[in-house]
Amino acid sequence: MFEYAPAPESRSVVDIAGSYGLFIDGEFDGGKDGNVFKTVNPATEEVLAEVTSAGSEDVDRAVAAARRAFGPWSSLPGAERAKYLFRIARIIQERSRELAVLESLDNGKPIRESRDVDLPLVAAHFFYYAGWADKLAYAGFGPDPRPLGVAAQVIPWNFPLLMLAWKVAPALATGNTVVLKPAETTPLSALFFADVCRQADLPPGVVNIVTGAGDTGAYLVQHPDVNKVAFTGSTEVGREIARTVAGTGKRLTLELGGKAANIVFDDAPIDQAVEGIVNGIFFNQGHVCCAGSRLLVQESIAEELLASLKRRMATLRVGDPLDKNTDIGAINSAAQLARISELSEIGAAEGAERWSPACSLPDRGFWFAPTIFTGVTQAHRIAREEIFGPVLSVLTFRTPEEAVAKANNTPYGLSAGIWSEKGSRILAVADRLRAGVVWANTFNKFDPASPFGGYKESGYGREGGRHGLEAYLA
Ligand code: TXE
Repeated sequence: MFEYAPAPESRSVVDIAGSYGLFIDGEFDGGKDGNVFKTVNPATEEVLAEVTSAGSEDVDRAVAAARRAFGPWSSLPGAERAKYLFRIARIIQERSRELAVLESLDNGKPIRESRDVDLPLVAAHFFYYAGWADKLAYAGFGPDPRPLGVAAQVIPWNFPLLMLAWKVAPALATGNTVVLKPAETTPLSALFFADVCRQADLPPGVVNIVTGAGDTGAYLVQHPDVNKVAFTGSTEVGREIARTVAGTGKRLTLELGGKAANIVFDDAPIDQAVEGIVNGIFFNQGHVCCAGSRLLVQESIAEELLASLKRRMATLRVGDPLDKNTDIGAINSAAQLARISELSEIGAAEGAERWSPACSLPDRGFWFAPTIFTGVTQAHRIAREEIFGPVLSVLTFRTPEEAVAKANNTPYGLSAGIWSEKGSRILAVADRLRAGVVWANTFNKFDPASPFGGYKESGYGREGGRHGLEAYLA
């Protein structure tokens, strides 16, 4: 049933086939019912591994283990908890090559991104929150800040290990214990993280990982012995969780979808803006909640900018995620590919003009060429709905007022970008954007010290920085 063993140095970093169990109370096990599901490599459609599907009794066991661990863990001096977090951070750094390959195999993202963006940020989050663990008492969280208890954390598939780090690191730093459910298409890095916890001698029960589909997540978040729910995923599921949690006294943070505007003014540095637009929408195949999926370009420079953007898009390499020259990897799942394809067809049917550079996509696996739609109006569904793929909708504007109005004309409010040489214009526009994060002359920049989160249907609560601690303190 359970054959998992940590990869020794001699083992190939891509040798991950086998069966993976749940991580409960410091041990891996195959679950009560013995149900399993398969996780596939989206670039080849080959099965990577078999993973245990946690049933309700397994979730009960995980929550009970987290509850037992809560007393001793929350009673540890902050400096002691910090030592564990620092140790986890260092082990992640030591194992970052293995974890980056694993992440690219299970998710489909280019190795350059998992190696140079995801893994360094994962380690950085543990370092950052390790630094907070012994400073909570004097940091303005109240005279006697206390952890909430058992945190149920449900994460998506777009940044599996990074979303885990965003949730687990602040929870542990503040003295909470955790039951985390990774997404069903990317369960492996969370299980390898469990092995990191073992290596760091983290006390049993402080971190528990239950793998499974949405029903496992639904059971976990409604569990009566859970004190805090943190969710990142679709707005629909976020709404469902908010209904479940309402009136229970559980604390809730939700990080949901987005439809960010990347606003380019006529005085913007064009080459830099083109790089920012490409990074904004094609990074991680556009599977990014804060992706710059709407380009708002000032009419007077639209032609020049789009010509330059198309030339740049023609240089993007789509293909093998493990090739370090790849810019755009595989779409994470057949279901996500179907969703992207459907919205793309709708965009064309509604009259927007679709363009992709010539590129040959591999025969097997889930792929979508980088795509832009021009002539998009606010009425088009591709201007309003999250596509969560490498598809950019281009709209134009004449005045800053029109740019602000269009940027805010969305049910979401997670992020935005502004490109202009004028600092005064950037500040004036940023001030009026209803978005949790506004980048100026850059995009998709993350730092563990910066809070991240949305307005409106993008959710509530903040992760990252000092604000990320508040979500785990009473
Ligand atoms: O999300 P789900 P999906 C958006 C994006 C994407 C769409 C659908 O637009 O195209 O959502 O993606 C667990 N109770 N985002 O279907 O279903 C599930 O097992 C508790 C944006 O993959 O929300 C997984 O672990 N948990 C987003 C996690 O929720 C439940 C990232 C996310 O899956 C559950 C992902 C339930 N009832 C998708 N049902 C972002 N904000 O970054 C499912 N889950």
